[in-house]
Amino acid sequence: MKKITNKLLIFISVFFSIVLLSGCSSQMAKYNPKESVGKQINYTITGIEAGAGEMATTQKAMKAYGLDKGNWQLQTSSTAAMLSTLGKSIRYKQPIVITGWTPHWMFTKYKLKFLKDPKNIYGKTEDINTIVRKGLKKDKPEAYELLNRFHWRPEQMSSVMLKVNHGESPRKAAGDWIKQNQAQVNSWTKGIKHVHGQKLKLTYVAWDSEIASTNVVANALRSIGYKVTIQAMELQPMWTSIATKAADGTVSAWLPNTQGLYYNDFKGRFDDLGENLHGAKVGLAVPTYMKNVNSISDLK
Ligand code: PBE
Repeated sequence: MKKITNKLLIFISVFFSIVLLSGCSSQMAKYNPKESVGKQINYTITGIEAGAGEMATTQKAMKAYGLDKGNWQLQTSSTAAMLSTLGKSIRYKQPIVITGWTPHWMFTKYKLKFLKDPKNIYGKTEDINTIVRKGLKKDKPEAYELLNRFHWRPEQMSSVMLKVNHGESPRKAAGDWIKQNQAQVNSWTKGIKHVHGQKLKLTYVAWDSEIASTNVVANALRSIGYKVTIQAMELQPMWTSIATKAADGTVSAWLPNTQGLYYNDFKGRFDDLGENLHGAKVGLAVPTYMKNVNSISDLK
């Protein structure tokens, strides 16, 4: 008897979940070019982690374009949640505005467009810089030199990211990329003395772009004898780890706009080795089927 009641209960709850869930998804309508976009998405921008540089820039943009005075809000969540919501919206051709960036596979997998930013709040292009702790040059000149030379292009970063997105381990994807780009990697390591198992710690945030770059540079450092650990954390602790010398360096600093706040806060407490990648971009983005939304000003 008890068994039967249990089964019945499970059946009833599954049945109602299905009814409720399908009810929800049919409630969210397709993008309607004739109606105000704000109304259609409940005046909500789908954001990412609270501490991300892009979230701060987006708050600034909302002020600059007067969206804060309307009822617009920036929803904090996580990159994974944002990407999953984006995927669902695109499947049903529903409207959505996200905090987007490239290099990232979201722009390869989906047809997205950045909204024009006539007030130039997000900046035209971003660089990703290498930042190291004070004193690294003196203590570990070999690591400093390699980190200083590390440089690659957006499409190279994308190729590693794509492999990881397809399920390869980051360390293997980075190793394979190095094998296929040996000449470039040699130019980072050439003439640097081998160190025999010295320890080195890099910090990063677990965004796909940073997973790719950190693993590539860590493998290159291993090839000259470093025992490298890489540690993922949130953005604020990442900058703090360099400033307090708890970590040796990071290759994850999106500048001058995106993480400009952190850069200024910690100024004088790190060495900036300049860009390791040029031509990144950050901004609000929408699926291309949102025909009448082309500029941030169109959200008003
Ligand atoms: N991002 C991706 C990061 C840097 C890499 C744009 C989300 C940010 O700080 O906002």
